[in-house]
Amino acid sequence: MALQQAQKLKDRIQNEIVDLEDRIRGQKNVYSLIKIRCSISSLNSILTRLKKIENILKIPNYDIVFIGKIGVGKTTAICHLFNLILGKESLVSKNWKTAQKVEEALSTGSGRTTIGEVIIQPSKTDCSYLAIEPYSNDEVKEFIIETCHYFWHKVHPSQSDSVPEVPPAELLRAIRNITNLRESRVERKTVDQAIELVKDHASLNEFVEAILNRANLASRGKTELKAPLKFKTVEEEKRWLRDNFASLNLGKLTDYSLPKKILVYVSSNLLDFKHYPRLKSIIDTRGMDDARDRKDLEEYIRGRDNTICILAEQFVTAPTNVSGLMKKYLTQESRDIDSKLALLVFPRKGEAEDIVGLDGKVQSRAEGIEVRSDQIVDSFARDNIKFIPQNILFYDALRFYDEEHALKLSYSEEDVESERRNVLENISHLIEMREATLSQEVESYEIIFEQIKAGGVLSKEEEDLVTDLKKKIEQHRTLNFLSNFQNEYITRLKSYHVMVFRAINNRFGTYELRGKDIYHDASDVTEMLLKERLAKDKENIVGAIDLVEQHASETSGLKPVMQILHEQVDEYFEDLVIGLSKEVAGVVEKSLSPQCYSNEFWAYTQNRWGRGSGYRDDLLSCYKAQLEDSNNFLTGSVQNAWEKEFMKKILAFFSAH
Ligand SMILES: Nc1nc2c(ncn2[C@@H]2O[C@H](COP(=O)(O)OP(=O)(O)OP(=O)(O)O)[C@@H](O)[C@H]2O)c(=O)[nH]1
Ligand SMILES: [Mg+2]
Repeated sequence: MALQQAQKLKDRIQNEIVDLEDRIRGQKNVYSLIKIRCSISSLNSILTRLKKIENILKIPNYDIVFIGKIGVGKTTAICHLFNLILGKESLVSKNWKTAQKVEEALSTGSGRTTIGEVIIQPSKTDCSYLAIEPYSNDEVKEFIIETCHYFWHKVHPSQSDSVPEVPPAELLRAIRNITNLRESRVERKTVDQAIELVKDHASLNEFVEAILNRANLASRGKTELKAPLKFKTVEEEKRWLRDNFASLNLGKLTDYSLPKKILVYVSSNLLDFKHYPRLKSIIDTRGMDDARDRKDLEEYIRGRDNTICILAEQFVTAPTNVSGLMKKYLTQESRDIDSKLALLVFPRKGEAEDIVGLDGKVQSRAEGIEVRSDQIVDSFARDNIKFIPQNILFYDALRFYDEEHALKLSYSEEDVESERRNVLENISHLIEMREATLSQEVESYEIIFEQIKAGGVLSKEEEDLVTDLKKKIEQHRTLNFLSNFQNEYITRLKSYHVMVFRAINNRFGTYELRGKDIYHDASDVTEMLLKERLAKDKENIVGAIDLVEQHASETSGLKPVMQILHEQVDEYFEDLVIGLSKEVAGVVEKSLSPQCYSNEFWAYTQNRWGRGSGYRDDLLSCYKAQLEDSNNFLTGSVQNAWEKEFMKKILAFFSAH
């Protein structure tokens, strides 16, 4: 319906534009025609927006992407929501009754469990199976070296000038399995084979060599994992999935390398996607180490229209851990992101009941959730985050289970089912709401279109208002922008642990295994910098436009035109900032190219390791020198882009195209 409505409106607008253009043809210099010119511009803006709306409304199904800090409970929530759980008979000793213990089909734990991104999608056969997208051998090799430094330092602390960071547990665990360097208990003492092996080698290089041989990366080329026989029961299929997922996640299978992504192809016996027609896949992203943005998250949140992003956070901390991401993406200028983003809060046992409201401790769980929800909305408002308050959801996957994960006696399967259905309905409701909002937007454009069409001529006062507005906007042509990108960027690079920084340099700027990408950092730093420094000029322009809108008459059609112009300025601003940030990232990449050893810069940064103290500072000054161009580029191009991509486009609004 909305789609047809949008298409019809587009046709009508196109015809109107042709008519209006005919009316002003050959009269370019007549100033009083400014109203028609602005109307044409507004209609063109609406047309572009309608095309975008059409594209979103045509999206048949969505990827549901779970994003959140390590260990918040993403995998647990996914498994319970989509019924990827197994029941195990077990004896509960208290009342000597057998009770079903539940267990998630995908590995969960107390944080640092899921090794990489997990994508759950329909199986292409009638059986469930698994596949991995592994890291490249070079990438794994780099991490093995990083791990070797860590082991070596434990035995020879005096030999290195910096303390290696403990590698992330989920990766370290997998590398221990891949290289068969496990910890075992011998006579009540833990024996770490990695440490034993360090002691057997005379130098770090020899140790690294030995570990790489043990990993035998060349023989780990398999990517698909299927069960040898057809499953007899659904439980058997789930068990196979649980065990083999766990093995891949732990790096325990000899023919498989370290997974960057684990692809879980579920048969309709386990999860029938036909019951979820708007769902294409479920994505469990790798837990966030810190509040820093990552390239993969940017792609899901801003890069694609066909994702619903569920930012997961625990009840007590919400929204602290995800508010950094929200601040970056849910700006007041952003469009179509708020409608695809929800906050899923996990109240664990008793947390919601324990909250303090206006009259002291709340009376019930529902009241606690309401109080927390209000607090979250307030914090978004404080941070100027454009968030839809209705998009806060609450879910405690283990609410009805006891410590042993057995269903509590006072609850039934129906309680579990109704809770999960409720959340799932709310998630699919997000898609409906997104489409409903767009449909309302189409309707509002219909009204605006009619107003513009019916609008009479401008009064003398209105003409003056528009002339003044143009002048006011023109005053913002020159920015006096001096870039401090170089320093900000160096500060960002400085925040990396020295061992990670070493690996980043060895990988010419990106270290996927640890989710690091200095080129993405460059765009992130630039984006923050530009938003902060240019916001004021943009706000002044928007303020001046709003003022004209307020003073315009109800009948002339100037009001809706100003409304559209305001939207346009926001959009141009967002595009300008994002575009420039990407350009700067490109310039940084170019300044550091070619990304290979023949480049003196990389040869130096890679060889500098192990040659005396001051490694990081030395490298950072090399970066600083190399980034001179990027800094100058930004200083030079901001003014240029501001004029071309922003001012010129705004001013073009007042003249015929
Ligand atoms: N009570 C309660 N505990 C939960 C809930 N969700 C998760 N947990 C517990 O929190 C821990 C972490 O859960 P996971 O699902 O493994 O967390 P994750 O976000 O997938 O973690 P990573 O994969 O390491 O990023 C586990 O011990 C879960 O049992 C919940 O809704 N309620
Ligand atoms: Mg997980």
